[in-house]
Amino acid sequence: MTSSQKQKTVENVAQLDAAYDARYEIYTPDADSALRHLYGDQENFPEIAARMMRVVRDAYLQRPEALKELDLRRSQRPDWFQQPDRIGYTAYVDRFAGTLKGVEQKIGYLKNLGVSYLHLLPLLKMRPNENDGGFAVSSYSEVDPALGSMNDLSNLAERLRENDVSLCIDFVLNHTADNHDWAMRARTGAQHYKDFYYVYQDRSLPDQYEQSLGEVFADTAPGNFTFIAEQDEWVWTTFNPYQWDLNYSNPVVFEEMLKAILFLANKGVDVFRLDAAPYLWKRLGTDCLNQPEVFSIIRALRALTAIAAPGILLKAEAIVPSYKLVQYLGAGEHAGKECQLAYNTTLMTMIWSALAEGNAARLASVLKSIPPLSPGAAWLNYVRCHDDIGWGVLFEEKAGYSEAEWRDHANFARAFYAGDVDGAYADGENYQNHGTAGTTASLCGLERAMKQGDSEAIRLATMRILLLYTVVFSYGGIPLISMGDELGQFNDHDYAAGNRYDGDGRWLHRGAMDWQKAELRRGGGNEVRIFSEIRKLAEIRANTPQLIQSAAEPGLCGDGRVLTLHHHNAHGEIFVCVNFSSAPAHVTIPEAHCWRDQFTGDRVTKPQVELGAYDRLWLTPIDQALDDKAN
Ligand code: OTU
Repeated sequence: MTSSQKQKTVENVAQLDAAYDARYEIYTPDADSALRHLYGDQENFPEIAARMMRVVRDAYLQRPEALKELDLRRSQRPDWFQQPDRIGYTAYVDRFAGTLKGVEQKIGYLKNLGVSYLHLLPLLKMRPNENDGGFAVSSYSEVDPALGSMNDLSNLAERLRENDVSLCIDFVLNHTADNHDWAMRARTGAQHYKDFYYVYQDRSLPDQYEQSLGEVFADTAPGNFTFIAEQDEWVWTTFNPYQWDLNYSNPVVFEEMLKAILFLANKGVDVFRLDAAPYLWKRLGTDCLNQPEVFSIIRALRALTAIAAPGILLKAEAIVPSYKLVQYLGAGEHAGKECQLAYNTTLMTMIWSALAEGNAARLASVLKSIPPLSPGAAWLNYVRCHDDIGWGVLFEEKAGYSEAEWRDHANFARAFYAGDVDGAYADGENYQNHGTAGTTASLCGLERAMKQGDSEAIRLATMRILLLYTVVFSYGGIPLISMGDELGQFNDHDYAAGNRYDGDGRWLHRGAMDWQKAELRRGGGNEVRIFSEIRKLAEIRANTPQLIQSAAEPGLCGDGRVLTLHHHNAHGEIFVCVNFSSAPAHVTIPEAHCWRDQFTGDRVTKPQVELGAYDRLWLTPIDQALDDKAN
C-alpha cells in the first residue's frame, strides 16, 4: 500500500466511524423507548439497555468495510429498495439449485428474468427430519450442512451484490427448533435456558391461555402447548410440537436474537423476513397476536440494526387482516420506525378470490379500505409463496361485507381451488381447515388444460397466470415471483415421497425447479410465452417510476369484471386494467391523455376499449410531441 492509499483508507474509516457516531445519536432514543416499553419495569433496565448497545457496537466493529460503505450509500438513498427495477424471486435453495454454491451458478438465469431481489427460504442449520421446511432453526450462526457453509452464504451474498441483487433470508425469530442448544440446555433443567421459552409445570396456565388462542396447524399440530416427558413440563409451541416459542419478555432472548440478526447482516444479508411476527408476545385473555409489545420488539430491532447496519431492511411476515397488517410498516408517530417491507397478504388472497368469482368488485372494495403507507415503507406483492393461501385472514376484513359473508366466500374460494365446483379448472388441494395449496399454474388451470391437450383452455390458463402477475407488478412495491411460476410449473404430485416431506400438504407446491422446462423457454412452447411475458412485466416495471411511493387508486369497469389501478406521482401516471372474467368487458379509459399500451405497444385513443377474457392493459401517457416524431 502506498502512503497515499494508506491515507485514503484512514480517511475512509474516519468517515465511516463518524457516520456510525451520528446514527448512534439519532437512533438511541428510539431504541431506548422501545426497550423501555418491553423491559422498563425491570430494576436493572439501564444495564439491559447498555448490554444491547454493546451488542450493536461489537457488531459494527465486526462489520466488513465493504458493507459499511454500502450502508453509507443506502443511508444517503433510503428509498433504494423502492426503485422500480427491484424485482423479487423466492425459492428454496435445494429446490432451486441444490446448494448455495449452486445458486451462484443460477445468477445469470435470475438476471435474465429481470430479478434483483432474491429471497432464499430457510437455509440455516435446521432440525433433522421434521423441520417445517427449515422453519425449525437449530443454530442461527450456521448454514445447514446440506446446503453449504457460512462461507458459501457470504460468498453468494457478495456475488449477488456484484450483480445488484439483494439477498433476503428468513429470520425465524418466534421460535427455535427443540434441538437448538438453548432448548437442549432447558431440557436438562438449566433455569437460565428454561427462561428462554414458556415452560409450565402443569396445564393450569396453558388451559387458561388456550381459551382465547387460535390454532395454526389445527389438523397436524393441534393445541399450542407440548408436553415434554423428560422434563415433565409443558412448553409453548404455537406451530409444530418441535418449534418452541421464544419468550421475549426475557431481555436475554432479545439480546441473543439481536446478536443473531447482526451476525447474519455482517455476512452480507440485505433483507430479513421476520417470520410469524404477530406471535412474538403473549397476553392472557387475548389471541396472543399483534400485541403492542410486538411492535416495540420490531421498533427496537429496527433502531438497533439501523445503528450497526443501516443498509439492511426488515420485512414483516404477518398473515393478519389489512388494518392490522399496515401497523407493521409504521404509521403516525411510528412512521419510518418499524419494518420497511411487509407481505401484502390482503392483495394476494384477494386476487385469487376475484379470479374465482370472475369479478373484481370485492377485491376493489378491500383495496380501497387499505390505509396508505407511510413514506419509506413498501409492500412486497406476491401471487404465491411457499405457504398455503389462507382464506381465514379475510374474516376480519370489512369493506362493506359482514363476517358471515366473508366466511361463505372463503368456503366458496376454497372449494373452487380444490376443483370442487362445476366446470372446475383448478387443481389445488385443501390445506388444514383454512387454506389452499397448489402452484400458480395448477390453480390457474394450466395443468388440467395441458393434460387434456385443450389449446383454448391452455390459452385461458396462461392468461390467468399473467393477469395475476400483472396485478402484483403494477400495484406498487416490490413484486415477487415464486420459483417456477415463470415457467408455469405444476403441482408436485409425488410430494409425499419427497426427501423433505413431513406430513405437510404445502409440499404440493414446493416441487424442485424443472430445469428441463426452463430450457424449453428458448423453444416455442407455452413456457416461452409465460417466461417472456413475465420478463416483459419486469422490463415494463423497471421503466415505471410512476410506481415509486404511489398508492394505487383502485377502480372497476365492465360490471365489476375489470379491476383498474390508477397511479400518479411526480413522475407521471399509469393506468392498468385487468379483466378477471372469462367474458369480454368494456373499459372506460381516462380521457386526460392519449395512452400507449406497454404490452402491445399500441396507441389507445378511444375512450372505450373491449378487453377479452382475462386480458390486460398497462397504459402510459404518450408524450404527444415525441410520439408524433416517432410516427
Ligand atoms: C410462517 O407461516 C412460515 O411462512 C411457515 O412456512 C411456517 O410454517 C410458520 O411461519 C412457522 O415458522 O406464521 O404469520 O398457514 O401461513 O403458519 C403467519 C400457515 C405464519 C402459514 C403460517 C405463517
